[in-house]
Formats: sequence, structure tokens, C-alpha cells
Amino acid sequence: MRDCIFCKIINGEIPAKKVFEDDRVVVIEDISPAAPVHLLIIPRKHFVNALDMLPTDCELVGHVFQVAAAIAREKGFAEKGFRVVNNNNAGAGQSVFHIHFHLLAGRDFIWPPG
Ligand code: D5M
Repeated sequence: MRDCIFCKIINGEIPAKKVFEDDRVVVIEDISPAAPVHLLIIPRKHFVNALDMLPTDCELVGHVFQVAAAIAREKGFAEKGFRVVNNNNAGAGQSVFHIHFHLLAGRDFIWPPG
């Protein structure tokens, strides 16, 4: 997608700190971290947000959670706890309109979130 910052990161057109990638997702460090661990799990395929996904995309969402859990175990914060957040549209805080999942850890979190 032209002019999509996450598509450009996925395509290597602009730099990012990649921590993992496979055929379906790229995981990068968030440029503006809200926790000691703040990663973004970004599907390679461009979807605006959840409203853009079809039933045939369900497996991809499951894969995102498998990747989140694998990173949590590998980096040692699985037991302490972590949060996976997906914002949909501006009113919910979405600022980049290519679907992504925040993976946050390394501090205590409150509920409900702001
Ligand atoms: O989350 C969008 C997130 O994307 C926000 O936490 C900042 C982050 N961001 C924006 N540009 C970059 C680059 N270039 N590298 C890494 N992280 C970035 P949202 O839920 O849409 O508000």
C-alpha cells in the first residue's frame, strides 16, 4: 500500500528495529514505547484494521497470538504477564491505519486502560 508507513517498514523502505519476522508477520520495537517491552506485531498483508478482515483471515489472527506467546516465553515475561492490544479507528487510539497488535510487558498494568 503506497504511503503506508508499516508497509514501508515491511518492505525495508524505512528502517525499524525488527525482533522477529516470518511469512505472515513482522515484529518491531515501537518507536514510542509505553512499557519496558513494547513491540508491534504487524501482519505483512495490509488491512486497515479489524473492520477490514474477513472470516478467511481468522488463521492470521490466531498466528499473531501464537507469535505473541512465543515471544513472551522466549523473552521471559510470559508468567509475569503481558498485554496484547489492537486499536480500531481513531476514537480507540489507532494512529497507523495498517492493522497491528501491541505486545506490552515489563510493568504492572491497570484495568480498564485509558
Ligand atoms: O499504534 C501505532 C504505534 O505505532 C504507536 O505506538 C507508534 C508506533 N509507530 C509509528 N511509527 C513507527 C515507526 N516508524 N517505527 C516503530 N513504531 C512506530 P496505534 O494503535 O495505531 O496508535
